[in-house]
Amino acid sequence: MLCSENSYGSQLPLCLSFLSPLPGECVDPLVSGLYASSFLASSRYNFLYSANFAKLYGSSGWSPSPRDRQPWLQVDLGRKYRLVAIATQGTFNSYDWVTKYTLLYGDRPDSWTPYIMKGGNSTMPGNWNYYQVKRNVFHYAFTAKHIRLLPLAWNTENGGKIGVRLELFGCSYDSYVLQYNGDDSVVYMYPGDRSRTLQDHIAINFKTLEQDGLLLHSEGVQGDLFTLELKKGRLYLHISLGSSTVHKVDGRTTLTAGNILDDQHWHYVTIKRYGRQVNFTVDSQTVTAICNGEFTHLDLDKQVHGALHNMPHLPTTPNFRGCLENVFINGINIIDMAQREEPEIRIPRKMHYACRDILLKPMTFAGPNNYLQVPGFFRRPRMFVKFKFRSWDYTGLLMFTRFADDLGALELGLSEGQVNVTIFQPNKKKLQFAAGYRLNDGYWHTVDLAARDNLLTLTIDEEEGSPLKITNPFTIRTGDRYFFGGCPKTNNTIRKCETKLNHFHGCMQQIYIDNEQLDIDIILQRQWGRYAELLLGTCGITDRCTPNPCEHEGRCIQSWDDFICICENTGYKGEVCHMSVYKESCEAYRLDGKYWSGNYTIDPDLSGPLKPFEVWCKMKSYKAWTVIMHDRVSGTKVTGSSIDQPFIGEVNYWNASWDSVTALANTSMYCEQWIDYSCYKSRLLNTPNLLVTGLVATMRVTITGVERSGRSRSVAALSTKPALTPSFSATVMLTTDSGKIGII
Ligand SMILES: [Ca+2]
Ligand SMILES: [Ca+2]
Repeated sequence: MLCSENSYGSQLPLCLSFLSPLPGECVDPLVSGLYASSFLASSRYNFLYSANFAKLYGSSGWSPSPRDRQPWLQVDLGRKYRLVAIATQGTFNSYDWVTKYTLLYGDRPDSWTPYIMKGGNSTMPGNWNYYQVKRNVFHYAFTAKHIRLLPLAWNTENGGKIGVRLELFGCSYDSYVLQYNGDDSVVYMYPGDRSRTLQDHIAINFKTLEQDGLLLHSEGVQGDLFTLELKKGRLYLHISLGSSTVHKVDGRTTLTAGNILDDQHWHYVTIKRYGRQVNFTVDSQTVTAICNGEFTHLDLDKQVHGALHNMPHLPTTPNFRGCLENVFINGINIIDMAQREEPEIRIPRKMHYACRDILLKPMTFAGPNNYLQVPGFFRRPRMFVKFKFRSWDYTGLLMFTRFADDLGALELGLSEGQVNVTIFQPNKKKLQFAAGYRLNDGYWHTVDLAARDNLLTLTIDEEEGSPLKITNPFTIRTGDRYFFGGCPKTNNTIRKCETKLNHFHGCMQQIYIDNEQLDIDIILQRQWGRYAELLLGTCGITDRCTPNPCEHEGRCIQSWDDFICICENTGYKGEVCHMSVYKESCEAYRLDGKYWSGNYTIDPDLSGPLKPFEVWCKMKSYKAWTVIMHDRVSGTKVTGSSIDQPFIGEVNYWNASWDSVTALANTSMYCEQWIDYSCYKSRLLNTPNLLVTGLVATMRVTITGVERSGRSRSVAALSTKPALTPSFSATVMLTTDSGKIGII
């Protein structure tokens, strides 16, 4: 156990009140009581439409200036809250209302996380008149001190404009935070040095920029194990309730959830276990499993959070770097205990009980016409461009710049998951080279380009050993502007942006031009560069393929706003590989006009989870037989079996699991299983009640089947096939859960 059963019992209410308040409990209105100074906006229409009028049921509403190209409304809640819902209205007695919007949230007003709806969309439905309240309940609760509403579409009929009144619902939230710098650890010693639990309830919030890191590890002398680690941006939970080398039990079970969690946003993890049943939740995704092995108690000695410690089964994952918040282990608030320096907690050195945010200020290219245009130094003989991007796009424009003195242009584009660099020169064939591999995998990648006359180097992901070097003849004189993510819709100047590539969708950050980093704050204040359909200060990339929406292990491929399923070789078709390619039985093939006998692939539960398998179809004019072969066709010699030690022969069907055979039996009108039983030198006595000297033979065959009419019935089939003389008919028991034939 992670803490003693007693302390679990006594502290359970605290634990639960944090994790899952009962419905109806966490719905306090949070905006109505705020002062005017808590409201902020990018602009206002006039003082009658100031941000502080944006309270639900208020006498006016907020409207931005009509010249504001990227309006937003922001609310400072004063402290951190757990948020469960938002309600919006248009401006009182007007034609001003917002029909679609995006909600950003965060701990501070310069680092945002977009709220993502079910299905991966960040566009939330708004209002359809000024007075009715549109309430959106969040499909997972999150925590925030600040929220920002970005209107995306609004009513334009009858002179309508943007108009917002809003309310947020939630409850107060105590935040206990610990910062890990990569060489920190917190060790919790169980009271009495041991812990034994039948059930556990664990909660951890984390925020990191790293793809890998150990969040929690605990193990016991009996081989019990509990590990939570981040690997390649996914969370893995390894749990073992006990392994035994004597009984060859490997109790280890691994669950995985989430993806691209290295995004410096808070992620909310809960683990609930009762016996072997485990529920593992990361944000809105829950994975459920039954632990391997036969044990039900978790027996642990001590637990480590975040970092290196001498324990035999500690994984090789790097130490966690980032922030942990509200670590609750069966009601015990670990961070609070650490802060109060309780004796059960061991900390090797002083730690910080605050999360120092690393502000990388990413930007999201989120629209069909998105672009960022920034100036550069003009007519320099050397060019340096460096940036990071993350995307699911197969193709898209990363960067375009036109050289001075009509010397041509340079384009960096994503193409088939590679970065293509193209140099256009007047009256010359264009030069094109590719670098990198599978860069559209959703992770951050670094592109570093340096060029001078006749030499260009392109380094992907800072792998210094393998830069792409181009030494063709060309001349570099830097242009005065750089375009990222796409070309502007209206650019009719001479030095315009020209590309055949699509607009890029994804995130970029740490953009350097001529070794100088772009300052997003200056761009935001519209003092530098131009942009459209860009979200500054947040990376709103979502993973639509986690959890996999494709059924039957279909492969999911995504773009910025959609996913497709590749159903090839799965035996299924359709949008999410739901529909079976194959028929459910031989009879279904016969009714479809397949009158010849042969090998057919069937899928008895059709779109259900059971895999299709190959069978022999014996087609008759009036019906079809589905024949499944098995591995006990040849005889097995059995001597010396008794009632106490019966011989058990297992029947394994070819290609098909017992579940598949059961499903086939359920769709069949009639099933039979032939068993030959031959007794050498035995007296043939076909009377069931009579004991035969030396041998008792009782075999029953029972296969439960469902008739086509839907009625359930049992079918008993007796084999009367003659074999070695003397032979007799017998009955065999086939049980649906084991597929074993017992012969006594
Ligand atoms: Ca155990
Ligand atoms: Ca199936």
